[in-house]
Amino acid sequence: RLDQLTEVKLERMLYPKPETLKPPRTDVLTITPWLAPIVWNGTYNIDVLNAQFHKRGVRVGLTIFAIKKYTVFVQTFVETAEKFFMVGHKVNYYVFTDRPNDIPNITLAEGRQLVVLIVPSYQRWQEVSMRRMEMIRDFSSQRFINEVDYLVCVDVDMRFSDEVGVEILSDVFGTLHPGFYGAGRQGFTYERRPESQAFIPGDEGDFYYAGGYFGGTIEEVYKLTNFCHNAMRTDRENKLEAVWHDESYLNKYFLYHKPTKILSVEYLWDNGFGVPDILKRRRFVAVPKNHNAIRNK
Ligand code: 2GW
Ligand code: MN
Repeated sequence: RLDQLTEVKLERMLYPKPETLKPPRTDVLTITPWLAPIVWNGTYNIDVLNAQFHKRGVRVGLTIFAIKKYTVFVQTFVETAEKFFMVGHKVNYYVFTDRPNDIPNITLAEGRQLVVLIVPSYQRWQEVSMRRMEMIRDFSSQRFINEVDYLVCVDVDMRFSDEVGVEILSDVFGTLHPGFYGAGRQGFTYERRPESQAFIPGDEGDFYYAGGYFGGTIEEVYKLTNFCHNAMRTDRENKLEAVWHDESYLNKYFLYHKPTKILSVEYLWDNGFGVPDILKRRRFVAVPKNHNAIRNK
């Protein structure tokens, strides 16, 4: 095994020296107590990271679900991803849908492909959202493991508006929810009923993670989605459903399986929250939707 390892050695590069006594950000937390980076603008050098990930020839899968009327979001999502998501790297879009004929044909850059995966739709929207865990799990073991190294799993009702690159990749990562990055534990909308598998007591919890943005290696995403799906199934058998659906189970997973990297709110923003000073870049933002028109079949 050791003699089969391939060396990842960088070439000579010129860039500013990291300054031990001048941290790039002093206005936000950039590392967790378990020493996972929290990714904010200014904290990383993308040239160094790109050189490393290019040497490894890394392949990234980006999963989105477009069930029923949510197919309307695919065009903007993919067009903006072509401009900003992992530019220069190998990317597979995996579009899960029940309406393959509604998925537009979009010209992609070299090294990038779009794969349409036909899946069932569920009647209740909560179930549509939650079943993503089961489907990502199943396709991870059957397909993604053979095609990509990392998965990035996001909501589709979004657009990219600035760069999202390999700085987000790590064994298993979550993203700060834009509504709760300044909140205390009591303010987090974790599931609070002790009977639920998603239960988190008032004196626990690190961050409030968003349901709409997580990822990692295929193996880690398999473990995460398998946990969430099984927890949901147990709750369903007990006639329970966590308060924020898949997001509640994801938060429970991350409580006892700490993420190895956390994406700041730059990676998941909603302009309804304005633009606070700490927010130097808005990389991926919610597309406003007419809840009644889009949500009711
Ligand atoms: C969702 C709500 C109401 C009616 C329909 C749907 C719906 C969602 C749908 O008809 N078709 C569909 O494909 N979806 C998928 O589920 C789609 O990928 C969408 O991005 C995702 C989550 O639904 P969304 O984006 O409308 O809900 P948000 O933006 O409030 O999502 C947050 O909360 C959810 C749980 O309540 C999830 O945790 C989600 O990840 C969060 O961002
Ligand atoms: Mn959404």
